Amino acid sequence: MKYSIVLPFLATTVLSAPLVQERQADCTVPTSFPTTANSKLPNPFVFFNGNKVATQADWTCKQKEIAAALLSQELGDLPAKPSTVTGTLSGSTLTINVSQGGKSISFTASIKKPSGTGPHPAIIAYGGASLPVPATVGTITLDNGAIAVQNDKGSRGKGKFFDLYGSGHSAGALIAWSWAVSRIIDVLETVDTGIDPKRIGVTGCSRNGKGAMIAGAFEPRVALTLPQESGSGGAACWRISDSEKAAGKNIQTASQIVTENVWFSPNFQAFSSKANTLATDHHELAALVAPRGLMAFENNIDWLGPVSTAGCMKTARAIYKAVGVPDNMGYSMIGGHNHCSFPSGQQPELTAFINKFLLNQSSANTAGIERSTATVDITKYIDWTFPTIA
Ligand code: MCU
Repeated sequence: MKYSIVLPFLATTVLSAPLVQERQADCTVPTSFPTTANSKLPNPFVFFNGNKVATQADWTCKQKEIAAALLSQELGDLPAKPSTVTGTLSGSTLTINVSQGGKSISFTASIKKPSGTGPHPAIIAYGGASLPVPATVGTITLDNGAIAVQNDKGSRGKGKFFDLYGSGHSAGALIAWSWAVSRIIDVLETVDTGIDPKRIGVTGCSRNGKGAMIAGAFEPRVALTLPQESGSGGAACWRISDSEKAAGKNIQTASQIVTENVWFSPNFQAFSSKANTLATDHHELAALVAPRGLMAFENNIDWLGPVSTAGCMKTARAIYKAVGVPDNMGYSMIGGHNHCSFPSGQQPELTAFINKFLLNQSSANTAGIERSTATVDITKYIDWTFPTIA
């Protein structure tokens, strides 16, 4: 204890020149965000203060800025790691115990492990997986609705997250679920469960697909993000969905989503009828996952916004490319099937991403996966160009 107080003090008094430079290069993350109307997708290569994103270090800082804006305007606060997180594995039930500020909660997740000696990779699946998880990969099923209830608009502030942080906490359900994913990984890091915490995927379909996208964006320990048919609030961009709605499509928009459920923070209400004033959009949400693996599966159901998801994810792929990891993201839409049923035609794409990011097969070919029946010219939605970030 004595040393942990004295040493940081000494360190700051004897900083060598290179360390000083490193400190100065630290990110300054703003606490207020632009709300200037802009019907084009915001430029991920310019900071909110107008400075250009030129280097990888800048890009890392820009990701922090994007994350902060998304939390502030859309999702609500994401609490830091609680003071105590412990866990136990009994049979297939993983119990996670969390204490913070004199309050405690527990929640469970069920683990299905591959046979053989681990540690094994695993996919955290909200409400169970709607895509096929191979036998070599475990599944950790989380009842995300127990963490933050998502029955309808009346579910605000309900669930274990809110038992811990209070029913008035600003979090919407999506970011509360992401918090729970982080706590599961905390436990996988400290308890010998036979699951490798460095090879974790996250998935969910539809509303839970939105959740998977958010968890991948906000938890850097997630190695592979697999949102399925997430549509509006996930792989779709608010602005493209609004332009599709204006063109007469039956598509979910920000103004509708806030009336349906509690996925977003109450703070999002202020933007619901003017999503064009948001500081960010979901091409940048997807880009928060970079450089980690992201493969977004979609469907051509109008409500999900096929043009919006394709345009948004195509833009995100171009961002991945600009920051030097073009093969680490893909998107795929095969239409004409039931919502959340996984078409066999997408199996090779799923397999390639799982092989590369969860089974560590570096030769797995995840290059150039851009499939959609919606033809989209992204220059219609952007008024900036993609630099190459050195
Ligand atoms: C695509 O996800 C949602 C959609 O946002 C809702 O408007 C609709 O009611 O439900 C979808 C869903 O979760 O279906 C299972």
